[in-house]
Amino acid sequence: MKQSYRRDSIIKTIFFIHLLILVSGINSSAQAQSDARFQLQNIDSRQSDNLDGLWSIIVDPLENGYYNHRWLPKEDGYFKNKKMETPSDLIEYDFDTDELLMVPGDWNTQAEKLYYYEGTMWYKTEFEFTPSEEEREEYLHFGAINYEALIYLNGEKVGEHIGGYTSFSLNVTDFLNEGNNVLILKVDNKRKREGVPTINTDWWNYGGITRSVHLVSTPKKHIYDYFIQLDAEQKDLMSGWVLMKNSERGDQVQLEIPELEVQTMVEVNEDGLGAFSFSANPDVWSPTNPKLYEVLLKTDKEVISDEIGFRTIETQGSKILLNGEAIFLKGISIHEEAPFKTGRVTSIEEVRVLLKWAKELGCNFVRLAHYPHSELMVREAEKLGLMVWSEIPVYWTVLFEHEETYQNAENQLKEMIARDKNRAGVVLWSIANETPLSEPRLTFLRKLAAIARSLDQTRLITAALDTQTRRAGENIIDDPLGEYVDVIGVNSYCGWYGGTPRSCKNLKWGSEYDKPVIFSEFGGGALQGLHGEDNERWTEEYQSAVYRNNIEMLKNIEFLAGTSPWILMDFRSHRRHLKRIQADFNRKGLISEQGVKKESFYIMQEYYNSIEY
Ligand code: GCB
Repeated sequence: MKQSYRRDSIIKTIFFIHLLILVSGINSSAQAQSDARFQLQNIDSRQSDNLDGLWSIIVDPLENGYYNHRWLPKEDGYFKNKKMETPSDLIEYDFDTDELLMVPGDWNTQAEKLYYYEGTMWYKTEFEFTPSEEEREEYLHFGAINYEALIYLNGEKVGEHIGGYTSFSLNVTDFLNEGNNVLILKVDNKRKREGVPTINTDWWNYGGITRSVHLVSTPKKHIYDYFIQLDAEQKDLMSGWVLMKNSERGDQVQLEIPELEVQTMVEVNEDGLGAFSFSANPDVWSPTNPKLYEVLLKTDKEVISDEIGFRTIETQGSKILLNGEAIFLKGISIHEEAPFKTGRVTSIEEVRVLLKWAKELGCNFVRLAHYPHSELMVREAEKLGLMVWSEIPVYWTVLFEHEETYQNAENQLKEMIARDKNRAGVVLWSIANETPLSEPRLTFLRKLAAIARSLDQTRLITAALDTQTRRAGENIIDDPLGEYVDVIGVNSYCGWYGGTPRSCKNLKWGSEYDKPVIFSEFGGGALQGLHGEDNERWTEEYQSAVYRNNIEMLKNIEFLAGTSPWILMDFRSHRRHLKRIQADFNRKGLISEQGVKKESFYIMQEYYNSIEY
């Protein structure tokens, strides 16, 4: 089968309507580049220089490097990297004699004095650049910077970004010098009431350049982004699109999946976008068969190679169907915090430790809470056969009435989807966690759900809800947001924030929606190694009682489609002050931050091993 087109005109029409929605508002491919719906895809397969390593820093709580004494932005702020030229010069900063921090990495765990630091930090690195003979485009790509970043190259501002957990890239072709280049960032992790997340969270506000930085080089005319998945409706149809930059109408990209003998030409329009669909019958991705195919996108100037899996995910009443068959999501919630060293995850080894614990627990699913985790994490989960719930930090009480907050959340949602849309492992986009009922909140989240759907029809939309109504002895899931999501997440802490552990097993649940429900959080805290009676808080016995009784409760819920208890490993939180137990850690982990399993780990493991599908 060299070229297996199915010219089913109805499907093609539907697909082109989707594409039209996608491209609406894009008038040129220059605009598409700065549009959060698209990302410079798959950095690892491109020619790039890794700029990680030790960067010079200046800690600047008063933002002296940015504002003058009248609080007006300076023209010669620290981004100019000025140096004394004569002995009488007055320059009150010098990156080169200041301290160093490792990139990627949070600053809080790299120096004791930065443990609680929230504010502005200046970062500087230098690198060499040699232009090539042919014309090329150069991008700076940032995996994540928490929270707000201004980026300067050779003294000129080249971009800015808000949002601590999503990747972005900037075209810097016109700002690079031949030879030495100076890259300076102003990074600010001050929490803001109108931010996403807002001031109040239950995790550490790790600041800094927390994921890798690359200088990526592409041909002048290049493939910028692409999307390929099994069609949500037609299971033997692969469809998607390619976005080129600096292209002309009629330019072509060759798409190949060698193992499936697929080889097809995609032609782009004047905006650089080209849609395709063809029939194919792949061996589908699933937890028991996490099959990925080599997918190649070729032009005469470049070859992008990716590993992509194909599957379908849908709901049928209260069931979740993976590739048409009901599956129970045996999950665990995870924060992106590194075992042993504590602090943000920065290496593939740390990712593997976390995900292998999840596998050992018996999981086929991970809830990556409460913000998009690194691409490393998502790709590795997919390889290990773990389905992924990916979430934006619309958490607790963000300002739902505030337009700027909405735009920020929408942007983070688009960036999350843009980066991971080709990962078959990702099955759920979560738009919020534990948000309080109100009209503005419903409007805000309904809009986000609609955006997620318009960008991606190959995944389910969810949100973790924590408001139910007690009626006739049952907890009824009746949050009006239930209407707008495909899968309802329920966070409920019976035996910890309410009731005794023993009261949980008889707790009954009902739902106003004929939809799958995932218990996206339940659990309780224990200090690993602390033992006592099962009514003594913080002991492993108490935590075990919470788990045992909650599991009994879960077994009685007919519409239950999965669980992801809170949480795999103890994690740092600004809300946890009980020194002798917590010492800044939320202790609800099944494993301590030093990697020691608590008794409840084995209780949950036994439950998962008893579930067959
Ligand atoms: C929750 C939140 C989670 C917290 C957890 C807790 O409901 O969703 O972010 O860490 O409870 O431990 O209180």
